This record gives sequence, structure tokens and C-alpha cells, in this order.
Amino acid sequence: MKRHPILVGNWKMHGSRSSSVELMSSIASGVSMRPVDVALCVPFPLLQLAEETLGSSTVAWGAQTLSENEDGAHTGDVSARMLREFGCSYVIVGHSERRSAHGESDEVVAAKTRTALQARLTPIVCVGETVFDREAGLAKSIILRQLDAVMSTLDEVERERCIVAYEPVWAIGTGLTATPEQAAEAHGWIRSRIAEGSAVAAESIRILYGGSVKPSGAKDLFSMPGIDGALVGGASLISESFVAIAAAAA
Ligand code: G2H
Repeated sequence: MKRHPILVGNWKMHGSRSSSVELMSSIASGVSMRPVDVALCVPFPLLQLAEETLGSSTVAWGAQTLSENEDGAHTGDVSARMLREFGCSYVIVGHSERRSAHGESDEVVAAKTRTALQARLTPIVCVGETVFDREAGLAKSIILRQLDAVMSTLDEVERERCIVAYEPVWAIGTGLTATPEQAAEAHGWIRSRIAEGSAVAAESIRILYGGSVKPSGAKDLFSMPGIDGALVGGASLISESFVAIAAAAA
């Protein structure tokens, strides 16, 4: 089965009300003819703008995290139901910035993934090693530990509904990118591990690369086997760059 490529922008904590409408519109018109799924994961306050601006386009939208709880006394949190109400299709879970700055454990990431799936959102589950892990030869075991923590709590159908993003922490926002070979190797570890539970899930699940993806080098990255698209931070804030990456993914 051929997997359809997907490009996801992660705007992190960037953007203003006025600049965002322009950026969303420009990206939507730039990618409209591309045979690639495109989504923008924007800050919570911009979700309504995303719904208004992207609603009639081919670009989907989503959030960058969610609460693992359904509702209740969780000050500052946002529920899966709320995200659905604003038309979200996707939600990023377990981004390394959430793991490190907000102490999100593997268990919390797994719980958030399940909550997202129950609300019919597509979770984009991030995994990735630090530079210390890689230098110590622990990259594979760290990535698979993070993956197993989530996948072991899901049934086969739920696994197929996830997207996994391999994001080496040392490449995030640093300008350093994993080589296409390094990325493909990690994607291979991830897909093989999923195949141990279900060959069907391994064949259908989309695995993205994330970490300083830019237009230069995008073609080489997407030409590697098993790389089904990218989770793009900085370059998703510049319409021309994001559209060029979409063209490379198509
Ligand atoms: C990794 C990525 C998007 P950037 O965090 O998730 O960001 O492309 O800026 O490294």
C-alpha cells in the first residue's frame, strides 16, 4: 500500500492574529494543487482563525498538545472535545519541548494519545533522542522506549490511526538536520517495531521526520524509503519555504 505523504506545520508559540491569517491564506493557496496532505498545528488562540481561514481550503489544522483528561478542574488545559469543536483534525503529542519543559512522561504521552483517538483526532506522536543518547549509542533504545510506551496501550486499529514523528532533539530548531540516512535508519527502527505487533499497521502508518527541515535537502529526505513527510517548525512560518517543502514531498 502506498502511503500518502503529509506535511505538518508546527507553529509553536509564534504568530499574531493579523500575521496568522495572511500566513494561513498564503500557505493554503500555495499548496492547493499539491498531492500531499497538509496541516497546520497552531497555538490554541488561533484555532478559530484557522477554522475560518482554512475551512474552505485543502489544509487541515490542529493543536500542539491536549489534556489527557476529558474535562474538569484542570486549569490552563484544553480538552480533546474543545479541539474537535474548533474543527481540529490533528494534535501533536509528546513533542520534546513538552516532555522537557512540561515534564510530560511516556505515560502521560500515552494517555494523551488515547484521549485524542477517542475524540477522533489524529495524534502525531513525537519520539526522539537527545544528543547525549545518540553519542552514548542509546538512540534506538530511547526511541523504541518512547514508541512502546504509547503503542503498547493501543489496539491494532488505534495504532493505524496514529502518525509518528521522529524528531531527534539535537536537530530541533538548531539548524542541524539528521542526514537522510540517519532519518531513514530511525524510521526503519520505528516501522519494524510496529510490524512486530501488526504488519498491517506498520505498512499503513505514516512516519514523519522533524528537526530543522528546510526546502534545501527536503527532496533528499523525502526520497528515502519509509519517510512519509515532515513535521516542520521554523520553516512553516515562512510561506514560500513551507510551500517549497510541500512541493518536495509531493
Ligand atoms: C521540531 C520542528 C517541528 P524545527 O520541533 O516540530 O521544529 O523545524 O524548527 O526544528
